[in-house]
Amino acid sequence: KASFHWDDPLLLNEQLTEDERLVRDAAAAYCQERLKPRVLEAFRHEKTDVAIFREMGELGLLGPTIPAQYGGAGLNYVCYGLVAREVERVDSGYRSMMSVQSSLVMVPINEFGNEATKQKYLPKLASGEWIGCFGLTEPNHGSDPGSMVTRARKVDGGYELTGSKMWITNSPIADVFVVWAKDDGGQIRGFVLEKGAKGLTAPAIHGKVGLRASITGEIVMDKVFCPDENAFPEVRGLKGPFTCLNSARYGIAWGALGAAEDCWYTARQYTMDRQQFGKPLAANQLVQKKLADMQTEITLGLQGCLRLGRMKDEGTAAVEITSIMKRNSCGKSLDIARMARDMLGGNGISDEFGIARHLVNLEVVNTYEGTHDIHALILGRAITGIAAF
Ligand code: TGC
Ligand code: FAD
Repeated sequence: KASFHWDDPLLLNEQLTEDERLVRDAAAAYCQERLKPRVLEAFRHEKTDVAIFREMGELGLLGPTIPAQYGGAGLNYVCYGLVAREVERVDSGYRSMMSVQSSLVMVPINEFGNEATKQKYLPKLASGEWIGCFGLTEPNHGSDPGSMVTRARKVDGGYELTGSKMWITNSPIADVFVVWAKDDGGQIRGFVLEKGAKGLTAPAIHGKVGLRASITGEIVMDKVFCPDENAFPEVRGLKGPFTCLNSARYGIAWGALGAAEDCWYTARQYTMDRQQFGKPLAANQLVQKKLADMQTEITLGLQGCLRLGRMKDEGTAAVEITSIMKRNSCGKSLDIARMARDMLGGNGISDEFGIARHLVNLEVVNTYEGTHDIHALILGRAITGIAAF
């Protein structure tokens, strides 16, 4: 009789190659040994430790899919997903730091930058020596980035950028800013700016209740000069930023389930250890049903993520599949975190158990990179042919 593995019912582990397992295990060891001991303080005090970028860089976790010639690890998308899952098992904020650098800064430079731009920025971003951020959202244009008002006016030898971006991960500590703006013809283009450029500031946004280990800020641009060579030469329109989002949203799909797994394992252990009415909480049918519901959603979700990763690696993944997986993982993980929070009773409220932290983090993850409902509308358009945005 085949044996049942409660923590891996569909034997995902066996569907990975030896190399993929090695990458996952190296990431897991770093996350558990080096990140986990720091997260409580970081979250409590809104502290983003820039040393983490260098540590991740040393391990090859920044830009894992970027070719080795530019300092990346040249890994496949399945490996990228497995890394995101391990990082977010500790904290969504740490995964945010990693995925913005990898998918939203290194991917566009690699896909759209000229050779000199790639050589100048990618190796230092891969090592974590430089930190990057990605500016698409504006104060008045979030779900609808096509209506952005940031402008790039053509001037001698380059462009002058004016406008502001809001809710930008890493911006207050960033050295490299990938910013999207409309040119004189009204077309969206991508620009690479550097810290210290005249007219460029990135004030921090404080008081976030979630994702507190990851710093967030604005990008304010007052006639910031961007030389011609730092404007992406070919790509025009939303295809530019959305290409980066396809990669980042895919990483989030894996990552959110990593956070859910941490909530599930914690709730399982807690309810087996804690006694009420003379027996473990886990001896109650209601509790076991909740654990089974968590297991089912995590198992199905991870299998879907692996399938999407394989399709991305084969080049057969339509972008809508990423909407299915990002939306499903975030929504289900949020439900799981809420359920686990309840199962820990009063202790679920304490930050020392980690569940409430995952819960408030996942509220953010469910919102950024396309909200839960915006992904439903992307899918609704694909199903009906009618855009209902
Ligand atoms: P739409 O007409 O759908 O498309 C305009 C052009 O873009 C192309 N396109 C894509 N290309 C590549 N990949 C995709 N996924 C694409 N989706 C669309 C499309 O083919 C078209 O090209 P062309 O050549 O015909 O012009 O544009 P729309 O304005 O109707 O879009 C609506 C909608 C809702 C789909 C879109 O705007 C959307 O996805 N909104 C959500 C915004 C969002 O996700 N923002 C994320 C900001 S970054 C962030 O949150 C980082 S958090 C990071 C962290 O800390 O981890
Ligand atoms: P809105 O677009 O105003 O949406 C508000 C609500 O209305 C949502 O529930 C939404 O689903 C709903 N809604 C909107 N339009 C419709 C519609 N047509 N039909 C039905 N419902 C609709 N952005 C970046 O560019 N770079 C970053 O690095 C980045 N990092 C972030 C980090 C954090 C901590 C946060 C909170 C956000 C970050 N974002 C970033 C921004 C994020 O992508 C946006 O918050 C998100 O896209 C939603 O935009 P909004 O906040 O303007 O909400």
